[in-house]
Amino acid sequence: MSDAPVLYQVDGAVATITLNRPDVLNALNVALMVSLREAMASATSDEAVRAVIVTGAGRGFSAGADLASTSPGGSGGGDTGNLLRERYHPVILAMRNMPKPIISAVNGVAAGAGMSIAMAGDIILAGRSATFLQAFSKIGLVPDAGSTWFLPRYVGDVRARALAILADRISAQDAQSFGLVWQVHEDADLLPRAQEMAAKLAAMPTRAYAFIKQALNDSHQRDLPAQLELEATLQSQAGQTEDFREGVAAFLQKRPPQFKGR
Ligand code: LHQ
Repeated sequence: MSDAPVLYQVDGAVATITLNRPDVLNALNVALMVSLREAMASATSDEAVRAVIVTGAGRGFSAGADLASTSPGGSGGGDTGNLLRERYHPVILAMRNMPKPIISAVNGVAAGAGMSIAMAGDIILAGRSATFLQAFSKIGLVPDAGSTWFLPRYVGDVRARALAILADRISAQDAQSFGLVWQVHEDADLLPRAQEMAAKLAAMPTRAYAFIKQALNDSHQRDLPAQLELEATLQSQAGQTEDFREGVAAFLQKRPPQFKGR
């Protein structure tokens, strides 16, 4: 297997992005974050790609920031805020703004900013042995890369505070019961099930997914009238797609639809 820090593979209409530093549980160094940003850009711009999977090589999803290169004494030492702004924020925003669905297939531990990356996906699947850990406070840091934004929205304030402050490592099953994970699969089934779901999504009217992401991304920030207006604006656009016409025609003609993502 390639030793590139991120693998980018397109199969049909599905791109799979694999964090690939398995010896250190895919800890995030600058090279990995640069490649991850490039992979997100490729998936965004390639019109043939209509669904994306993000997963990890080996036994981890990601152990978060590479502490060997980001510690104050490490070779990449410096201001961690700037490191976040330059390397992490563009990736998290690219994931949220990508006009295609992203499945996070969490195959093992997702810690620190690795957990943030998992949470930036649209549908979070986990392997039975996956674990989730807001590792930040254990080393004197604040949850970052979106964790304080995603967590309260996904699990509620009480659990978000406990997870961030206690930094307990929770199981995939607990993560699912908290609402952080959509489905838990046996470890061996995780990637096949993610691929199955991605292939299914890629055959759907994918522009609608782009509009859905846009509608949901900041819905907590808008009041009801503003959200109703956004829905109407997006629905005007959705109503003009070829896929909407095809969906209605196929329904009326009692045949399977052939969506093209246009
Ligand atoms: C690692 C790491 C790692 C390097 C395991 N780095 N090598 C901060 C700063 C700057 C900007 C961006 O944002 C952030 C936010 C953050 O992400 S802060 C949080 C950073 N992550 C952590 O604090 C987690 C540290 N890792 C752990 O607590 C454990 O490794 C976990 C719980 C993830 C997994 O435990 P185990 O399954 O027991 O594995 P392990 O500890 O034996 O790790 C396996 C190898 O991976 C080991 O190397 P070795 O040479 O001994 O086999 C670890 O040193 C290495 N590794 N995490 N973050």
